[in-house]
Amino acid sequence: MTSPLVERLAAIALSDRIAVEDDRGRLTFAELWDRAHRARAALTAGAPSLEGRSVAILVSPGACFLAAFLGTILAGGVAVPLSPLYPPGELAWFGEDAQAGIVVVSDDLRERAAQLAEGRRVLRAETLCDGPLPPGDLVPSEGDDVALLLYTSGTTGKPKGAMITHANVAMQALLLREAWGWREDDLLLHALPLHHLHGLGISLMTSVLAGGSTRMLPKFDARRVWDEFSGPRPPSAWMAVPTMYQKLFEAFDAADEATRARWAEGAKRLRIATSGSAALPVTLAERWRAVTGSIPLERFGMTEIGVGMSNPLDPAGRRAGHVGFPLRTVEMRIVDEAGSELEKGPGELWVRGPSIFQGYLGREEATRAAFAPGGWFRTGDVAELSAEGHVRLLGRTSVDILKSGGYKLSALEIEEALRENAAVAEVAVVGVPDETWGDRVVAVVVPAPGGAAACASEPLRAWAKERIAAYKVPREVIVVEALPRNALGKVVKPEVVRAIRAGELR
Ligand code: MCA
Ligand code: AMP
Repeated sequence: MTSPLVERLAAIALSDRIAVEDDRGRLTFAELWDRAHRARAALTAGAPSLEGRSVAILVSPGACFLAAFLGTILAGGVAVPLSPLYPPGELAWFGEDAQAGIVVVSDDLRERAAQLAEGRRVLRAETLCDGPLPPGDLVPSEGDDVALLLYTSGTTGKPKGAMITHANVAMQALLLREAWGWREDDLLLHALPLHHLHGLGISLMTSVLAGGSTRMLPKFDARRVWDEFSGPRPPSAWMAVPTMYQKLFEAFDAADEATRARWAEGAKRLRIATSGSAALPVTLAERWRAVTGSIPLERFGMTEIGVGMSNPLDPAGRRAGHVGFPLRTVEMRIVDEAGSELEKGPGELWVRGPSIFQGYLGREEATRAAFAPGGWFRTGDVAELSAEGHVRLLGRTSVDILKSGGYKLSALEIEEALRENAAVAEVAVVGVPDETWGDRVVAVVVPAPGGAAACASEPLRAWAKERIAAYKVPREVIVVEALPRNALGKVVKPEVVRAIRAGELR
């Protein structure tokens, strides 16, 4: 099967509508297509295709990122978007794990990429599209070729690279175009990180592949977002994680009355505002209703599956605290611990269908474990059905998976990183329920002899920030003499969380 992703891109390529705009300028679809081909030429450097080789993309949000991403796809490569928030050592680890031979980097991130660049061909994002068009025709890609490698944290230490195919990207975008009625005259305001599926697949590619326009902000900034809603060329669509809604309301509450009225008028004009990546608290949904007239459209997704369930586009059918119904091609079941189907749950949510990923790069064991017989993907989420068939999520099957501000974090990965500090004898990382972050990441540490000072919050956080992305660094560190353990010596994390919430540990 030829790639439905490339076919779809080619079908919209001649349009002179605006495809993408950022703080530097705008590109039409025709200009974007032209740039993506020039990027393809630079990436392949005279070869017909990249033949499935990985390209690490460390580029700040904007049109340059999109051209590099599409150029990689057209070149037959695998795009590996990396976060500007990763410290140098972590970037190098991702480059190694993804076996990326090429790095595209924007000037502002060059220094950070020094370690990642070692031994790799480095291309400057700003000039990637300045060269000639490629001499040869496009080498066709297949639907099951991998287009994208996205790293996601699991219950094992290091993140795993989820292989997402051309067909997956195209299908996920098509399903959302249908479900959310995406149109060519939509303008999406985009402020999500691009190294995860929410920002890249669910938002950016849904908008691009629908032939709509996307305005990419350099980063999320609550005041700027409100100003954009109420600006001279207002967006029709907005997608966010719950923490962004929380931060939007913090800015709203801090603004004067006239500003609030202007912002609210702008937000009311949005055709669609979605929330996902973590549970949207009902109070936040209701605050959005008070300002705009309807609750955000909440949907459930995962790196490995794209969006699985969505509330309906019609606000009257949305239900706060629920994630809606499976999309057209998504099959779901709720199962008990033995894998037997339950009528309503609660139980683990399993899904299957054409938007589900191909597996984890180089981790056959983890891939096998992720699927149950029959091709069912085990989400690790606990769900139940309401009487009307609305899916409701109740939490995760593992205490070691946390969601902070929409980022999935592995407690074990953070613990491993902290244990490399000689001052740390034992550590347990837990997620404590938090209004802003969903899970607030807290490290409870037993210092090694003489290590107490280095285990205090500030020095330990500063040490960790040099090694792991800032959003993985525990927001709080609590020093204790011993961790609560069960008879088998395993740390009892629910007890740690309870004690923190009860104020018994500080
Ligand atoms: C920033 N900080 C965080 C987080 N983000 N700490 C914990 N968790 C976070 N998520 C820290 C910074 O390191 C800094 O710490 C301080 O908070 C303020 O940083 P700032 O840059 O001002 O924060 P922000 O820009 O307001 O960031 C909040 C954010 C961001 C915009 C909500 O976290 C974000 O973009 N989250 C989106 C994550 C996402 O896209 N997930 C999708 C996964 P310090 O003060 O110590 O320096 S894909 C997925 O889940 C599936 C597919 C799905 O369904 O969508
Ligand atoms: P990630 O691995 O970063 O793609 O995160 C996927 C996880 O985010 C899912 O397995 C859920 O735990 C969580 N998630 C996504 N959307 C929602 C939602 N609307 N409500 C609750 N949890 C969600």
